[in-house]
Amino acid sequence: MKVLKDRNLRLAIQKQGRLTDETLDFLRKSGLEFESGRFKLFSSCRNFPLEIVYVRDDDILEFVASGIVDLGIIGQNLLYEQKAKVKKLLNLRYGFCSLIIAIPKESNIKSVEDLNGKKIATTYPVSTKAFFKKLNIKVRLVQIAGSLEIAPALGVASAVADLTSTGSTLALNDLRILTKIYDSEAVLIANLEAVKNGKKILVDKLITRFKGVLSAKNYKYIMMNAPNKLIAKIKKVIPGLKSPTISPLAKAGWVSISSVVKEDIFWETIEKLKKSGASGILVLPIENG
Ligand code: PRT
Ligand code: ZN
Repeated sequence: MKVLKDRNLRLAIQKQGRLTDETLDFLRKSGLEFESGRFKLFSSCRNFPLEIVYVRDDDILEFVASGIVDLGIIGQNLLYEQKAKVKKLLNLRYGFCSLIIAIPKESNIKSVEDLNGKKIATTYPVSTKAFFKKLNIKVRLVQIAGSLEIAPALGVASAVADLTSTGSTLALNDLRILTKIYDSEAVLIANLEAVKNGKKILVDKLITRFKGVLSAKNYKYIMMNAPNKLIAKIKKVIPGLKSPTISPLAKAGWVSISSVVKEDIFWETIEKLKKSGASGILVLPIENG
């Protein structure tokens, strides 16, 4: 039987579930090379001293807290729900969902206050209890392991506190969102010792790679052509990371301008560039590595 190499970093990820594909994709984008497969218990990276351990998401917090593994990737929702002694290192910008309170579309409940004295079905009792306690609203929690969405129809509860991402499960079950408890996404967590002792250097190296993937996600690279006289005007429009790179084109009096633009102001920037007379605007994703 293959055993895990002791001096390597260990990262636990969900074996099979909603976070699995995106996590594997994220790790590969970070330049890590490894085999993966449904029946594997762990994989050794070929080009980084890292073992990827595949487990149920519910076990990851405990494995990280106890030092069985150094790092883990889980939904932030689990961190809110189970207070464990781990350090959150990074938000990974995938696995987005929200813990919400939903009620039947026809319900006469109009506000959160109307839930006073009512039963709420949930798989997130800690988060839900804390939410209502803060508002000083007394509810009775009914803990259910799965298929929360049918609880109101069965008369088990007046509302549910459940995760949602696309909202299609709610719609299918004639439920609507009354309020949101919190937003969540996949996060990288670490064992408290792993970020202090000899493994810190490796953890930092891995974080640098992950941050590279994250910033490539948030920025786009744009290139355009423009006559010399427009350079000043265009420079004002591009709030690039660095000053734009300008190089002459074969066509006399023209230059090629390239820069990096943040995704959230990207479309706005393109519109402004077009207005200022730039032409042949080309948009490229930023490759990591
Ligand atoms: O087998 P294992 O224990 O590892 O997995 P699991 O079944 O406990 O977890 P899994 O795979 O369902 O979820 C893993 C993580 O994915 C969660 O902890 C969240 O961080 C994240 N995530 C993102 C979600 C969702 N989106 C999500 N929509 N987790 C669950 N859901 C469920 C939700 O509970 C509801 O039943 O999906 C349904 C609603 O989805 P929509 O798209 O119809 O709104
Ligand atoms: Zn689980």
